[in-house]
Amino acid sequence: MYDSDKMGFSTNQIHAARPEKVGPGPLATPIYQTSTYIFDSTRQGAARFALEEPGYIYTRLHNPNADEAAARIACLEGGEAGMITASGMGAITATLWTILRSGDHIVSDRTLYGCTYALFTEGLPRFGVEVTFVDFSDVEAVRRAVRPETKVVYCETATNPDLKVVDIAAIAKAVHEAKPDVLYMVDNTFTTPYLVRPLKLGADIVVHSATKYLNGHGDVIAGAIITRQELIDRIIPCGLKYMTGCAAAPFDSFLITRGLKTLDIRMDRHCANAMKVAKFLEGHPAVRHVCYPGLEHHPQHALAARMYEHGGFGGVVSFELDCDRARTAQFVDNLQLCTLAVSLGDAFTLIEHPASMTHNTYTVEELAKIGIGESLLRLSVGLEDPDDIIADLKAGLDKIEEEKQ
Ligand code: LCS
Repeated sequence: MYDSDKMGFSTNQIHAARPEKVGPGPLATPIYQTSTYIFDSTRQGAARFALEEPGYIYTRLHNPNADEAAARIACLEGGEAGMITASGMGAITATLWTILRSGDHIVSDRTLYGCTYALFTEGLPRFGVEVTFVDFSDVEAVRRAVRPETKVVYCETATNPDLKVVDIAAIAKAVHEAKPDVLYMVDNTFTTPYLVRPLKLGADIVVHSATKYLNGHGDVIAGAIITRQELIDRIIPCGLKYMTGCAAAPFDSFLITRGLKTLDIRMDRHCANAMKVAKFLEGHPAVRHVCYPGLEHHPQHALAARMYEHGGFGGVVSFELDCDRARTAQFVDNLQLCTLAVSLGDAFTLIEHPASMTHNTYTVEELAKIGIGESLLRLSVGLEDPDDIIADLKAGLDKIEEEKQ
């Protein structure tokens, strides 16, 4: 009997929650490319719908590939149970549509992925849910924002796009003291369970865009939710089954299970490459500012060094150029190896312009308030040779400096 508690992270990312072996058979779990499942009898079908008997019913609810990926991610996060969704936004909405009702309140960090921000400013208020935005680097301000009607406290472990690191243990303690039944929900996309495990630090729910590092190869859109069994047992029949219908496809779930096997190796390389790139950018005169928790001047460097596991600081580096928006765009357009595309956590190094792309759901004033300028670029450092990534960036940055002479 496999005991994941006795095994290390690397072993678990390959072995945890494998379906039971039935004699000789395929090593990789086959893709169950089916929408529905045959019942032996009407009695069995009714019993499964009534949740009196375990077993598959319909792929919108459960599928062997989705269940395997979910259970493995749950193990890596140190959570009781998990589920896979059709996207990261699906994970967030399926969770919130299950927990919230009109009149409820959320306390959220001010800096979020642009579509999460749109959900909180445009989507949820239409249904009577109010969101208060606070800077989560101020733990006391978060505590003060909690009200009797607060149901959820929400943040990203390291914020998209500027890598502010949130002290998850301190926030968990403060908000649970303020209101014990508040659900502290953390988007762990940027750090993955290899670097940070929010549930171990006191969070109640972890969500992911599995599109990113968990899958790791830029060919899937998916999400994940990891939390207590009791909550998953509410999210599947509500948030997933009829509120969003955002079930993950069997093939996508299979690809996530495949990607997870190399999560630690990829993350080590992403982190090492990102550190080299961040140090290079920090020393270049055409760069005004570098956001990377691994750098000593980063405001939460000491916190990250304490909170992050396995000695890395993540694979995303954001940096502000010392030039205007038009010249920033020209710099990006002239890059040869770094690819202009949104998303992150890919083998390819990807670069994007948050103000006009991932964060265009913020107004110009809101962007200024969270410090996202017109010359800020977000780089998801890939798995290429770091010297090649640096050479590509250097060519463009040197040109900006030459023009200033
Ligand atoms: N949470 C975070 C922190 C994200 O960065 C994203 C997507 C999501 C949730 C939503 O996940 P999805 O539905 O796309 O799987 N972030 C993107 C980004 O920064 N560029 O493109 C997508």
